[in-house]
Amino acid sequence: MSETIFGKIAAGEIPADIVYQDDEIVAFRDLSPQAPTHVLVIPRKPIRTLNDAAPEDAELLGKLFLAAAKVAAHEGIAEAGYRVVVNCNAAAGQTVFHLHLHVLGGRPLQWPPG
Ligand code: DGP
Repeated sequence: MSETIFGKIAAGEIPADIVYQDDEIVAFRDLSPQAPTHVLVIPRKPIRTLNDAAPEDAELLGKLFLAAAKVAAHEGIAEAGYRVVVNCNAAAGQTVFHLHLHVLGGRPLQWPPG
């Protein structure tokens, strides 16, 4: 469970600014925020990338999105609007190989992204 930095955060082995957690999910502020609100939502289960999610993870994936919406509401960005991003593998810029949703908001966000 602790093979990446996010696994260690989920296990409580290293600190993070946690904004939400339950028995399956942890959400914490990104160390290098790209927007006024930048929260990472991760499963406690160590899935490396979205490509590695299996059919039995379908309910967990749904819960991750529901947690992202909960975080956005709690952060006060739900009505104005926010973005949920999953970077998958190198070309998308994934650097931590523990599946995570980026929840970004608090400023206008460009579309399409770079
Ligand atoms: P990605 O590029 O999609 O793999 O995003 C990884 C994000 O994780 C990146 O925005 C920076 C963030 N990050 C990396 N190491 C740490 C850490 O130790 N703590 C926290 N809170 N965020 C981290």
